[in-house]
Amino acid sequence: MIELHATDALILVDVQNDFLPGGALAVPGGDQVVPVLNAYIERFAAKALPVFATRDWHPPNHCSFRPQGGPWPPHCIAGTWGAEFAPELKLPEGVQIVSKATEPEREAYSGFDGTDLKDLLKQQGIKRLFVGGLATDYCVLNTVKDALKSGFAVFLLIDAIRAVNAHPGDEQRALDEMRRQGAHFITLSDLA
Ligand code: VGL
Ligand code: ZN
Repeated sequence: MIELHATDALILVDVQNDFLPGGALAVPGGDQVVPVLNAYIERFAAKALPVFATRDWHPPNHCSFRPQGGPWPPHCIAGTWGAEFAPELKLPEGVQIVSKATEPEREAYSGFDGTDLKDLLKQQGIKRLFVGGLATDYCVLNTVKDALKSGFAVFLLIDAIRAVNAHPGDEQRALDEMRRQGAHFITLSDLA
């Protein structure tokens, strides 16, 4: 069992309409992470622990979009419905929102890339990150890798992540890499 401490934070990665069924870059089963993340949110809120929500927040001409030569359909354009957090996600009062990939010429899969996330976490004395959301093989993977590089302990919420799997095996490779780099895999039932 894992007991939550004052130095723990929950990181919700890109739980946005465009990554859910019906969205522009729907992740298979992406909607299924929402109720599970809500349960994690309740556990953190009950102890008044910080919750961060990252969001893909692209300009309309972002380099990752196919019309610009990128690999993805246009998605999560800042200020549009697709970029909004899933309406069923019960973000707690005081949630700290981190917008990323906001520059036209720069891709940023990690919530740490080009943001002040690391500074915010350090300022708040956070040592352990509990990470879930979308997508396992892109933004979750890169956020977890950067978190570990920055010296945080990482607990990956394996019941609250889903993969794009653009290439078969991407999900498994991402999980293997996160484990190899030192992430701990947990589910809701591991929380005391
Ligand atoms: C993501 C593809 C493109 C993600 C963002 O949030 O995992 N994937 N942009
Ligand atoms: Zn994106």
